[in-house]
Amino acid sequence: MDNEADAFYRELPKVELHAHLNGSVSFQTIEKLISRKPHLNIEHGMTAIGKGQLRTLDECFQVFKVIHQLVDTEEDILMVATDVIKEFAADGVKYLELRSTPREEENTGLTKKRYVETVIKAIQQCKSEEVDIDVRFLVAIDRRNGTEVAMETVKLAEEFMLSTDGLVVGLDLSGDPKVGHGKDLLPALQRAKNCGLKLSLHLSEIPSQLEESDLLLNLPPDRIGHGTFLHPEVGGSQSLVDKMVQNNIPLELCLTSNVKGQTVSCYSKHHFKYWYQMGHPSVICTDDKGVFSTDLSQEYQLAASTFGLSREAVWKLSQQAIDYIFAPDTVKQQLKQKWIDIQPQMF
Ligand code: 6MZ
Repeated sequence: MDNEADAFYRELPKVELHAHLNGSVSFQTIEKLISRKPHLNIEHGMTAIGKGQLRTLDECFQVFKVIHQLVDTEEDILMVATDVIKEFAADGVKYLELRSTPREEENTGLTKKRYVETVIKAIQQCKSEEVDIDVRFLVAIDRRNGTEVAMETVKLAEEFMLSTDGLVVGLDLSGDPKVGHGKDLLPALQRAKNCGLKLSLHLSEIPSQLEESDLLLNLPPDRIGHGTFLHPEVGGSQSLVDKMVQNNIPLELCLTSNVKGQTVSCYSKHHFKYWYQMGHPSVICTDDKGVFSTDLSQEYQLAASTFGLSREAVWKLSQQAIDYIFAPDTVKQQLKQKWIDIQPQMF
């Protein structure tokens, strides 16, 4: 990790709503995976972007490919998911929505169904060990894989939503934003929505996706990942902003990820400022804490120091995130109580 956040931010109870499983793998877990698979000859440190380092988004996607080589059995997925959940818990995250793209691997016999089952098993194991975190799962569609796979993924998510007693709560649309077009995925996304899966869509992560964003906002989705280029000051449009506002769609904002991936030129120019000043629901998230060498405490501290937020404002930001989780109201009430219980120790 680049730095450790100050005690206030580490002790702050937090909600993490945008975390890709394989992007969240820590250096320590990567080391364990490398020692399991020495034949791959993967260099230590190759899967993380350190302090002051920048990559293009294309290079970030190359990093995911390397991690996928290292995580290709049920055993790997179980270890990775368990480690990631415990690391978020150790960072003060009380509620986590993990997302991941089910993969099949011919070499190891891994199927998409077993992939999801294994992530669920990790969540259940952490629960039985009484790790202090409530974890839910979003099944991810990789936009690179096209219409048919998207529909298959929705069906898989639907099946698990019904069989896991509320652990699978929704669907994520992610993957390289330069590849594919949202219009081809509309039938799958519409089906997901109709069957009760919540939708979190990566939208306008790069410029020139205005038409796609406009189309997908009509669904409307339940939350947006990044939304970097939605507003007019960065080449977006007022009508996109209006759709966000009319439907009150929360944004999942990932400062380090966007700066290290170079879609945002520096922290002070991050679109957090635009939406936060408008009072629009915005949630601070990590995206890929392993790849971008960060954690959620650091992201809150970064937002506070960049935009001059008081401790009270930071507290409010973490507390309001509860309203935007995909789990039902009973879970929201439990979390709100947790925040009330912790508050006197913080101020
Ligand atoms: C879009 C991203 C992403 O699914 O194998 N992913 N998609 N934009 C980003 N911004 C940097 N970061 C991660 O985790 C890795 C996958 O998550 C998506 C990509 O599809 C990547 O392959 P899982 O657990």
